[in-house]
Amino acid sequence: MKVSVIVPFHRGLHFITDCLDSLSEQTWKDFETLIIKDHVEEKEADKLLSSYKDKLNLRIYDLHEKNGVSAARNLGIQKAQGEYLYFLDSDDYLAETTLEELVDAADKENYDLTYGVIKQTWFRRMVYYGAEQHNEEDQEFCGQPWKDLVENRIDVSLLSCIHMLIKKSGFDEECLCFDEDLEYYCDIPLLAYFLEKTKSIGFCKKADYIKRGHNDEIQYPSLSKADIEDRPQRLSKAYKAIGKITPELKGIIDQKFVTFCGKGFLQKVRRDKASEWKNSRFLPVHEYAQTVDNSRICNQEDNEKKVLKALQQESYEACKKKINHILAKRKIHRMLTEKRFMYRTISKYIFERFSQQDQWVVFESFFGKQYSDSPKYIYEYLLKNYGDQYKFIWIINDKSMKIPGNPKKVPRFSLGYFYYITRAKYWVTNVRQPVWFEKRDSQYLLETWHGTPLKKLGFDMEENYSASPTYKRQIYSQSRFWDCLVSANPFSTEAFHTCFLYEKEKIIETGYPRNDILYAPDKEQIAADLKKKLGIPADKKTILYAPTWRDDEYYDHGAYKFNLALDLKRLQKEIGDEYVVLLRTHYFIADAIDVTGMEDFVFNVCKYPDIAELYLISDICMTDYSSVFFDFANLRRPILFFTYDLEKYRDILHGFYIDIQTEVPGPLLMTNDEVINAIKNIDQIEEQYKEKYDEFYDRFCCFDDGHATERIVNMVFNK
Ligand code: C2G
Repeated sequence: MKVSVIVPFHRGLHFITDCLDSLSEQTWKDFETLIIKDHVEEKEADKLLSSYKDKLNLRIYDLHEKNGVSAARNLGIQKAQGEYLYFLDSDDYLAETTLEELVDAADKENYDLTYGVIKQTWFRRMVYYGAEQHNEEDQEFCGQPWKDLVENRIDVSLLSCIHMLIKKSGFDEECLCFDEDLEYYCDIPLLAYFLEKTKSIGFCKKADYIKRGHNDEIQYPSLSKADIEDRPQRLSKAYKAIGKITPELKGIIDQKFVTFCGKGFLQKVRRDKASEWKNSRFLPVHEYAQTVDNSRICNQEDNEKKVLKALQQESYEACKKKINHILAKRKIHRMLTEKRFMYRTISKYIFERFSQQDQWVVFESFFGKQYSDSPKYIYEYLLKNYGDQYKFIWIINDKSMKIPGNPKKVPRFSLGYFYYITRAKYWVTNVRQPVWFEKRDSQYLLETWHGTPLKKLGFDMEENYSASPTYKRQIYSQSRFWDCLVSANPFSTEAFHTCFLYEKEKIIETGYPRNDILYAPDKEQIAADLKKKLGIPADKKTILYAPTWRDDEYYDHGAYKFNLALDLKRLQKEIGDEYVVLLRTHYFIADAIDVTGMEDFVFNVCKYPDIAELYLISDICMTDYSSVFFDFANLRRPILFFTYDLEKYRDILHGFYIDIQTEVPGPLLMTNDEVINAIKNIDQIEEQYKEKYDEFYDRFCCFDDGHATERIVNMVFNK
């Protein structure tokens, strides 16, 4: 047996699936896989692991008395029968040729230790290899000659034995093993030992190891993130173990230590209050700092130098004072250079001292971009029925926007915005509030959300292509502040429960206020007036084309590109006599669509505030994967899906809650020909989808009846 691949496994079935698949697809076959289960609690684990017995030369062991990655790896070493050992973490995966490349290089040059390139990603294999554009956070960590190995594995947590093909004889001769006392950074001392003692170390540029970041710090924290507060203490423990071994390596590790202390440690010292922290966390770092050579500290920035000196020389109290001073200076500088930060600070130190106003209600729709959606309908209902009892504030970026009732208008992130969100008792929104917003206990946040989800959200997404890797942590802390969440149907309730990890008891399952207008007694009149206002010929039928955004096509955060796949010119030629198109891009889209020369046929309604009103004037709704069809279905009018990039959108970018191929109430159209054909034969399609439409209506439109707003206001505002 050439290679023993040792995989410690604690949790994360979706992670280990990718890991084992990547092993089973290796071009090099002469290896065994040893999985060491470290108290795995997931129920399906055994079944899943056993299913790989056909594809891999696999042995599975359990850690009984012991636990932790060191013990798991040690058991693996003990059981290994290969000539080489190779450590692979269960949440990472390999390229197809990784083992082959490593073994080739090692055999050719008789290396004792051969290592390759570590690449980092947030994505599973299918996305990592399937997407053209990788998240910019992806990066290559290592690709340097061996002497720089330690220095170039940028993050200290990557000073690891993963992705190293090591001769087993080296371990056996010296009875080497991982230090089981070190729960974190356990491989640093062993690695240090190898780098010092091993004579021939080879680097193989073609061998890739894909290290996968954990974007779900709530349910699947990675080992290095699990107890971040503990980090300095554990680091210094591991560092000490190295220090005893080799002074040269200690120098390199000291550099890492200094960088770490100069950055993250400050905040931790400042925030800490408990004296226990002082003993267990400050003192070991202080002690270790004293062993760091001054030359290492000299190349730091001024403030960091001060902190490190203080860490070396001062008492805990003096060090804390110095740190507070530095941080206060930084804060003042930030306030003077960043307006939003200044307002936040004013809000924290001044507005929060003012009393809360129980009659103030703040409304917001789509980040202040629109006067629309459920907040609009809740507002109008309150205004009409209880207008004399409340003061209303709208977060609206365009202050010229006409809003009935003359509410106070504040642009998002203006000083007024901070003032009102701090003092008002109620905040009614349809999107997530900023991460830094901390609700007062007596405040009430009514989250109406903005659609029945087709696309997976939050914790239900294995990865998020476009959002920050901390998205799940953010969404978790934000949703803790929602006093209640509106759901349009039982399906949404289930989805919200799992995607936000949100208690079902706090979900109001009552239909969407934004859909009340679709049941309004005067909806025909509203539609006729709107058609007139927009200049749409009364004799033409209308197709609303309302696609969503693409996670991988963007300029900046919240500013997305849009490539129009619909051939409007052809459409005009083929169906222009009978129809006009209402073109409506998603509110994230920054691209303006040019419809010059087609003004009689294409009506650009991207800027029209409320899409619900547009539904009323639409004979057909065509979307791709936007949630608009769930709402439009209330009208029981035909729905078409122009899903030209279905596979990529579903399998790589997002993932869906329902099977779009069988459960939606209209056909999936892949080409412009199919679109034109469907429109020309719309009566036939209606007939064909009648049954499916009825089922869909019963499932998703079951609570919408024109009175959702009233029910919500009664519940939330105790009316
Ligand atoms: N919307 C719109 N015009 C579009 C697309 C969407 O006005 N062309 C509005 C609709 O009210 C829609 C909402 O924005 O219901 C959400 O849009 P989606 O396309 O579904 O996408 P997203 O904003 O990612 O929300 O639970 C819903 C999900 O969160 C999806």
